[in-house]
Amino acid sequence: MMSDTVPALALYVRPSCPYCVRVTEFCQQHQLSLEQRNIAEGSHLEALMVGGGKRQVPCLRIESASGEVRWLYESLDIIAYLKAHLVR
Ligand SMILES: N[C@@H](CCC(=O)N[C@@H](CS)C(=O)NCC(=O)O)C(=O)O
Repeated sequence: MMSDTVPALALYVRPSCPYCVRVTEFCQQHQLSLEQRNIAEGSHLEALMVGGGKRQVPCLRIESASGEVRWLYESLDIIAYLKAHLVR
């Protein structure tokens, strides 16, 4: 059940990146719908560089209900986060 206390998540990706595919396949397997932001489009790359500090994808942007933002790199760390927080 989603609520205001659940962090807002967005996954920064490049569709051709195998590490991004690893995360998106995990989401599909567990019926998680995560907003994806392709860094080849719009200002997503700039947001990633400014916010996260590097251009590497995948990167999960986690915005808490209080507005605090965390940028989580590394596909396996992202999957571990999703497992811990979203997979039931
Ligand atoms: N160990 C990382 C590897 C991620 C990675 O190498 N991503 C590549 C794309 S496939 C990338 O963003 N390279 C550009 C960079 O690191 O600046 C993971 O598992 O997420």
